[in-house]
Amino acid sequence: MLDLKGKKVLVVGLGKSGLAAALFLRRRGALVTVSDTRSAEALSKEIPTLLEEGVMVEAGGHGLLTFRRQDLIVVSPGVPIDTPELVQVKSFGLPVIGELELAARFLKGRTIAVTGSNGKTTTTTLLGEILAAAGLPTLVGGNIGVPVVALIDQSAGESWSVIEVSSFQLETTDEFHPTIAVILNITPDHLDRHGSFENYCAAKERVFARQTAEDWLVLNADNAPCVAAASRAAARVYWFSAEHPVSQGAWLEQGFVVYRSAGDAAIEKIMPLSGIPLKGAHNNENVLAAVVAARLAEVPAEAIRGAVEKFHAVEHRLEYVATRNGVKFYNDSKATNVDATAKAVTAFPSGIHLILGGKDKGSPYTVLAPLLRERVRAVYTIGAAAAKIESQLRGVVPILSCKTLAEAVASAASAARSGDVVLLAPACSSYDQFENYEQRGRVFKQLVQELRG
Ligand code: UMA
Repeated sequence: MLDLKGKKVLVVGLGKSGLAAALFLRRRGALVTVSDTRSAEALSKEIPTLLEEGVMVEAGGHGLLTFRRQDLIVVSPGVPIDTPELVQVKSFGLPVIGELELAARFLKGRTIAVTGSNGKTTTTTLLGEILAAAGLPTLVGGNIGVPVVALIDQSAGESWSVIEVSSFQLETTDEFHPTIAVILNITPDHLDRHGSFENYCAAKERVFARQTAEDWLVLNADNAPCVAAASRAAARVYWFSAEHPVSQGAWLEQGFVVYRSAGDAAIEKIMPLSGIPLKGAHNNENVLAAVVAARLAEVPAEAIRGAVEKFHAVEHRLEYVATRNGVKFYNDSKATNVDATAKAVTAFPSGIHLILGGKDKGSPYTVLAPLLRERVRAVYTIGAAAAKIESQLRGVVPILSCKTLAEAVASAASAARSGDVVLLAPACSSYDQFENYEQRGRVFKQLVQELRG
């Protein structure tokens, strides 16, 4: 375990992860400084708490000298690893790790890490509920919104920590070593940060880089980058597929979710497909992945079935909001990339009014064209990416340039007819107009609630 007593540690970024990491490090006896590009005024809520705990704060930018004077640097996931100050101190041999890596060194018990481009939060939440339903001492956190360091104090030898991990967090791992790693799918996302799809895949694959033959890796047999990753794994690979049987893992057969363990000829019926309460074929994949991880954790089929049947859509993931004048409104604000939007659109056969836009992440929108033609009546664009979306999708379906979410909701609501669906699945991140995707989703829900009908 990392000895922190008297060590000089710099935490870079003072968001949720940075704040939790700084306080944790301080409690373990480290001499902690936090550095953030935001102004002292913007950090006025956090600074007093930190000063009171004896943490020093550098606000309004990162000073190279502050970075140099440390024994260890802990970076928040949103801080790019090519930040010049980090690159420089790394070249001097200073250890730079992420909040996830720091937490992993102290977390007790076993860990299930769930990553993938889409479905992470739903699968992580569902898996947490399945394990809890089976009576296992379960903790849930990570990219889902609870920093992993915040789980450490509650963890014990018999705990199962189910953690959602992002490519950002994985970039700064070193020894991180989950007992069960799950990669749900890899499709283009965050290309603005990682530079290329290859780099993004490489970051995702770090989830199993330190696993051994004692561990398990659960992969999507229907996703080419996952299939390619299997050859690089030291762990025992289990699969899930919505399309065909697999040698070991879970798949769909004659209206049932079924499972087979390694070397076992017998196929176990876990639950009927009709018992899955979530909309969208992609959610079947999330359930299949959760089933494999849960069976590897030795959760019996009855507990899995019970927890899945009771499960409700997670907020901002294809979340039903309301019906107004026969038009159903769905909030999929978490659809922050093109693939997630495609999955959301696939959940409805036709009559969709789709709100797209926000901060562009570098992936082409053109791949949506066939789906839009088939199912979408009109697109309503918002935010910084609007012009790019409009130029790439011109002529596919009618496009209304709306600028704001309020205008998009009003336009879509007035154009939609009874039986249609208004769907916020924007294919972009939210940071151009909102604090985060949660706030965007809440604003959408509020606007829908205010519609008369
Ligand atoms: N900052 C700097 N220097 C920089 C960049 C940022 O000082 O160069 C500062 C910002 O001014 C800000 C702070 O860093 O004060 C923000 O840190 P952060 O972006 O790491 O945000 P946190 O609040 O710590 O939230 C992070 C995750 N955010 C990101 O990965 C961008 C949250 O995931 C996660 O829930 C939380 O840790 C707890 O683990 C959010 C996310 O959008 C939901 N994740 C991406 C996704 O899901 O697509 C990966």
